[in-house]
Amino acid sequence: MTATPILYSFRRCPYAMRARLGMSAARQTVRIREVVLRDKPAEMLAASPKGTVPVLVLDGGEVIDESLDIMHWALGQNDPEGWLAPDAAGMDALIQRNDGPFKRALDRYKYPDRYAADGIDRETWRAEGMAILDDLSGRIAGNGGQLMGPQVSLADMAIFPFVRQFAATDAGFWDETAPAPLKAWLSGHLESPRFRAIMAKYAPWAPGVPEPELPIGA
Ligand SMILES: N[C@@H](CCC(=O)N[C@@H](CS)C(=O)NCC(=O)O)C(=O)O
Repeated sequence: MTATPILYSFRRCPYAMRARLGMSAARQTVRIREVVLRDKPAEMLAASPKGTVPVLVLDGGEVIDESLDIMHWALGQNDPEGWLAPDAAGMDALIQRNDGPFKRALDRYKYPDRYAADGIDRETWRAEGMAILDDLSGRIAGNGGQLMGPQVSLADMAIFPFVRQFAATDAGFWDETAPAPLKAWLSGHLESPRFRAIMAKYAPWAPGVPEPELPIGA
């Protein structure tokens, strides 16, 4: 019998969210080990010394420690909803822009004190982020509801956890300013049963602590 893979995860991390969403779509059961980032388990660091979540440890010891690689691994096993069906290069370009320039703007908008030495004000970073989000919104409106077409894809699921963080940074600004197609797209994902399921709260893992299984009904 093969052991169920282990996923080191942190509930509020957008990279870990995308990994859990991928597991849910692939109907791939994993044992969740909830991590406290300031006190990472030695077992996780032994598997992946770079010390970021998510980390997937497969039966047999293979380690995958980049969130996108974890999504691709899961969907490579099973992709019943066709998340990999749209143009791969087009999805990759959107995800790379998200993980690069958008994440950079998001961090500086969200944590201005950490980047005060850069001398660039928060509104500038917010505008940088919004320019990318306006482009996403145009795609959503033009494609029938999701980034690559009417159906949910890898790109939507890899990106919306980051848009969630941007929206929550200043909810008043978001409500007044965000374009309607983007708002509807984000709300649809946040209110989905899948997102609720992958946001279940777990006690931090330590040896001997139970490892809850995901997905608990996709
Ligand atoms: N490129 C990595 C980035 C993962 C990442 O940066 N995760 C953050 C949490 S959201 C982390 O673990 N940071 C290490 C720390 O805060 O100690 C991936 O896609 O998996």
